[in-house]
Amino acid sequence: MGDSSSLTIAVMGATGTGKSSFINLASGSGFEVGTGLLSCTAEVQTSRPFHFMGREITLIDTPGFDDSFKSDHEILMLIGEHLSQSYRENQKLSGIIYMHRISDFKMNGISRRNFTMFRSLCGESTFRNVAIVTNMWGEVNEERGVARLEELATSPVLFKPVLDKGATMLRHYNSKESADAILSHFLDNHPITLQIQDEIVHQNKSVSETSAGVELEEDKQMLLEEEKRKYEEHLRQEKERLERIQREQEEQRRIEVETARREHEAKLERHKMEREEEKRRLEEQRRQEAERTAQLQRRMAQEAAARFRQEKEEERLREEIQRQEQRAREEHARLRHELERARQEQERIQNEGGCIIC
Ligand SMILES: Nc1nc2c(ncn2[C@@H]2O[C@H](COP(=O)(O)OP(=O)(O)O)[C@@H](O)[C@H]2O)c(=O)[nH]1
Ligand SMILES: [Mg+2]
Repeated sequence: MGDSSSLTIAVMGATGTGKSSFINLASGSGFEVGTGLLSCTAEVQTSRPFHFMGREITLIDTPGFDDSFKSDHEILMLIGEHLSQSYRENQKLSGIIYMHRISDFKMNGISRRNFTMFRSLCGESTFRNVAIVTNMWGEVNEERGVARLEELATSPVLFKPVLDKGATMLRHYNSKESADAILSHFLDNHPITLQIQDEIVHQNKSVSETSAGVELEEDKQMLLEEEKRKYEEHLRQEKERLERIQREQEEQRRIEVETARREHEAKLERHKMEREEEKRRLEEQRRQEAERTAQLQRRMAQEAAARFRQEKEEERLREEIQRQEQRAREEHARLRHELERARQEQERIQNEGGCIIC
């Protein structure tokens, strides 16, 4: 290994970006390709050397810094140890491929971390041997893909700093021809030493002490701080939410109490009005009753007066009758007396022999 006809190219990038698929296409290897949401076995694997345009090429497949089963530190240990070992065996890299899915509509935290780690592993001086390979073009509308590519290439927080230092952008269309076109790009490169290889092999640093290790630690700290910040933000929002709920509940309670108070007052007012109405009604009833009693008393007085007058009249009539009876009796007695006298006269006349009718 390490002779001028042989070429070693490392393929890096986040999990699921198509590293193993690319290597399988380019080298005819049979590395396991992801089929689900979880990543495959996270190992650094080397393709069998294959011949391409008169050169012998070896491709190194690396796991991403977002593995389902291994920590980022374990991944860095794997990559660092493999690269430093191959460097010791004089296997320098002629190319480094960084795979990126053009179908990703956003460069999320995972993509950013992978790219940051990639930069720290390589070191600025190797960027001329770097190719950023975009794939999965079939998954995105061409116009949108081109716009994304432009943004990736020109944004200072994305690929621009690496491109500015000599890296290239290539497209992969998931075909053998496309993979070959990418490989051919590296044929004239001079082998380089990655920063992590220099740090481990020449500077005797442990993997953790390398720029990538420090980056990872800082990243971890940043992640922790970010997590802490997010947690505190979450707590703050939760506190705000609870306070808001409490305020709303208090307001609700206040409204309920106020409504109940108003209803109670309205009820009291209603009762008061009903009582006053009842009082008015009773007073009216009493007044009418008194009026009726007065009328009755007046009528009774009138009737008593009438009765008195009638009794008086009756008494007068009775006395009148008695007087008339008395007069009638006297008249009767007088008439009887006169009749008696007349009879006696007649008898005397008869007795005397006379005739009164001659
Ligand atoms: N459409 C499309 N799918 C791809 C391409 N490359 C890989 N894949 C799919 O992406 C998934 C992850 O691929 P894999 O090679 O395991 O990614 P790795 O984790 O980076 O090694 C698999 O389902 C592949 O079939 C590509 O260029 N186009
Ligand atoms: Mg893979």
